[in-house]
Amino acid sequence: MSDPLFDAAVDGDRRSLARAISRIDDRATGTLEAIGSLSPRRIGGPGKPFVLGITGPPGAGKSTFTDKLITRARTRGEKVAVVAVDPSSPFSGGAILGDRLRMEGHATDPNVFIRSLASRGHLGGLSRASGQVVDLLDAASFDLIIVETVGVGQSELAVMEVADTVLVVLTPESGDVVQTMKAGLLEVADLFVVNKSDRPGANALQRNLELMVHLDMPLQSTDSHWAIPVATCSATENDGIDEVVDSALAHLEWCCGPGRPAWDRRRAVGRVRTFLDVVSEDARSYALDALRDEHAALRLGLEAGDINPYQAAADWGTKG
Ligand SMILES: Nc1nc2c(ncn2[C@@H]2O[C@H](COP(=O)(O)OP(=O)(O)OP(=O)(O)O)[C@@H](O)[C@H]2O)c(=O)[nH]1
Ligand SMILES: [Mg+2]
Repeated sequence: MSDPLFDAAVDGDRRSLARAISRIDDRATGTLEAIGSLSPRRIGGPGKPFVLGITGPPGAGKSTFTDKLITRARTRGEKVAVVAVDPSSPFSGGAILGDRLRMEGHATDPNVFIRSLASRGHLGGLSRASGQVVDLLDAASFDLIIVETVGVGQSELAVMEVADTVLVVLTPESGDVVQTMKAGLLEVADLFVVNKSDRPGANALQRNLELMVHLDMPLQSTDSHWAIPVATCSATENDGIDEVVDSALAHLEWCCGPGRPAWDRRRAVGRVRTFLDVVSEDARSYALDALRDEHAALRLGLEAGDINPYQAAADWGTKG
């Protein structure tokens, strides 16, 4: 069912866009139907729009880098949206302020839309909200949609599943390759960039990352294998950014390659994930409501320790 607020957002009204995103973030009633009635262009194929995910440890320079990307995209005449997900995470307090400051130069450009997503909630909540926001921005004709999230924790990294290409930003200070692997960043990366190359240690980290990503893997990309590039740059010095942009576009092109299996697979997984995000969260909120309301006795029993939570959950499962 179409919704006037979402229709106005898609037609280019920025206030409506901001309000529609707040409704997504608040999980307002009717949002799913409104999103479901949109016609995202990316169903047709990758690149229209290009959804670029940027993740990495706190303070790696993701927002500074994003700011430089916006400038380049604007030079090409593209309409850009940035979604900075996660400000409520305990790992990156203050991100909203930081993100705003870093991208301040674009604040008055009518073709740049920057939005922080204060998505609360548990596993699945962040990726649910960001997936819906990306679908809305897609329908609203943005050419480049950048999704920034701190690369700490499973729910933050799940956000990256919405992207066509995922860029992992590291720094000489952000730890060694072992920590990168432990954080799960290798699994999500299509490209690595070691930022703050103006500081010591960037080249050593680049070499170690290269060794890691090419372990047992061909150095060159083939139709079925993408060889993850490892670049260095300095976002503040505006150095090396163009090379990273070229690599990101090369990845996008690779996704669109013969039969574009990678992109199709990503989209297929994404569609199932969208469904699961919504139903799992709804099931939880249904249970929360029920514990407050008609199953208050169950909650009291759980709180008092009179009811075994495992048994109650098993019984709950057989209810639906
Ligand atoms: N020396 C140096 N400092 C940089 C570079 N890029 C970013 N910084 C600085 O690093 C700090 C963090 O930059 P941000 O862009 O906010 O980092 P972020 O990854 O977005 O941070 P969170 O969103 O809080 O996780 C700021 O003080 C930047 O000025 C760089 O290339 N070289
Ligand atoms: Mg940031």
